Amino acid sequence: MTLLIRVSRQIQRKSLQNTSLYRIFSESSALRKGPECTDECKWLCGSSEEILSAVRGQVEVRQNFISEEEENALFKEVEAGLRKKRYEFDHWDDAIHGYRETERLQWGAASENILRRVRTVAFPEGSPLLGPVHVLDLDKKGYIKPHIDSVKFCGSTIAGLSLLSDSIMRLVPENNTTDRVDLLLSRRSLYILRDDARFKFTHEILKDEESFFSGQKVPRHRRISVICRNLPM
Ligand SMILES: O=C(O)CCC(=O)C(=O)O
Repeated sequence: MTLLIRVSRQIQRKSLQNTSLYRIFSESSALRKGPECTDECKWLCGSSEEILSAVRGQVEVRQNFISEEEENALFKEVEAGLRKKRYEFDHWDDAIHGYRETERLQWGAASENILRRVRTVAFPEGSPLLGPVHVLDLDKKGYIKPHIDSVKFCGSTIAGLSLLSDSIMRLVPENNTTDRVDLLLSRRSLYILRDDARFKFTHEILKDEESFFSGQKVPRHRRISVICRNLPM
């Protein structure tokens, strides 16, 4: 696959100031929203309550979706293919900096079980899925610039497992670049982006120097994402 990320629209933008972010778990909203809020606030923060409401239901992070053993199984399976490739750093117009990638259709039994679970929780029943799974390996110095995936090639939903490192995925509304939502993609988590969060917001993976969640440094190491997509209807 010539990667979907390359046919997407890239948005050039200076990085945003690290202004104080509005965590869902501010005193008032925590009290108002009850216990489920305490889970969401571990992985979601944003620049305003409004922007958080705009994405709620369309973004999800399931922490510890896979065990260490499962992470190892996936890693072993993809590492052999990745090792043969070199990280790409120098293409100024690419949406990604410092990466190598592959795709895979056939998986061993352990990985296939994990991917089946991903598909079950992430995609609407009967939704046609893209067969090959995309594996993206970001070097420690690598990052993904803000972009919007192409509606021509991508369906409503993307679901990704994060291996080897925590990272921050930032969403910025296309029509209001002062707002933002940050998702903490912890190692071994699954993230899901749906609908407007996919097509009306840019998304990016922050470089190590900018990798903070709610003011706390989140060191970015080498990170591998294993990404499932559905097809456009
Ligand atoms: O590595 C990731 O999880 C994000 C990939 C991405 O931005 C995309 O496929 O559009």
